[in-house]
Amino acid sequence: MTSPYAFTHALCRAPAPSAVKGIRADGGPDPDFYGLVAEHEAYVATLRDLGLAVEVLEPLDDFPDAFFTEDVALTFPEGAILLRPGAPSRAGEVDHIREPLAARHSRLLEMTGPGYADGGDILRLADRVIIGLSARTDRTGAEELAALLGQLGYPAQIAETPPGVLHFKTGCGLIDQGTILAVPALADCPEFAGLEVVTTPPGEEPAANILRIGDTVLIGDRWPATHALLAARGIAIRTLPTEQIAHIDAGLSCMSLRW
Ligand code: CIR
Repeated sequence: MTSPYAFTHALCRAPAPSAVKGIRADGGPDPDFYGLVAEHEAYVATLRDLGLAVEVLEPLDDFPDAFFTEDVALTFPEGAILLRPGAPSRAGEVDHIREPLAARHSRLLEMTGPGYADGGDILRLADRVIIGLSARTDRTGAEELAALLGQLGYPAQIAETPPGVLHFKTGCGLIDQGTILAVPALADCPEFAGLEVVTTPPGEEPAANILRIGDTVLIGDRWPATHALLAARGIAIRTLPTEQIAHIDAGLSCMSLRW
């Protein structure tokens, strides 16, 4: 078993002014650009404080959602995989991450299609990787991705993302190697069999997109009941502002590629 959160590196991208026009499912108001920048900067600073070597790529104004680098690739110590994001406006982001990843990974695999997969749908566990089917990740894409993961030595399973949840990891994240924090709709996910599933307290479903880095769990700062729940389990947490990125359906895992 290898640790799914013993990261040493992260690759981020600064938000461009166009980020305020990022995709959102509910058609809600734009986020504040300076608020997005502040949230991104706090996130990068926290990853650095936790010991990661973080590189921040230039903003891409032609791609409002490009600072969610998690969705365009998967990164592992053994290599990286370029994905095929399922939202048409995000497809071109892949061409802008190819060279940065080729420079940092000796092995670079790439999905060729015709299917799609977003990194937000991929949950790495200690012994396998779960690929969630969603509005962004289809079965054809998930099957191609599972084969590529196999080439890097990672077994993969395909799961269902509940309706109304953007990405699989919008609804869950790792507390530790044997424990998942999940929204109630994912509590009975068959692929979580054998793991302990802790559900988000009522009204705190957006807290589920936690990000464990080493011994610390990053979590949004607006979820006190979930903070208490993790603290009671002896988990070290760092709280981060996510109010502006939440306007465009994002959470903490979205803003980096990690390996
Ligand atoms: C999108 O809809 O693609 C962006 N506005 C949000 C992406 C969030 N990414 C993630 O959950 N991994």
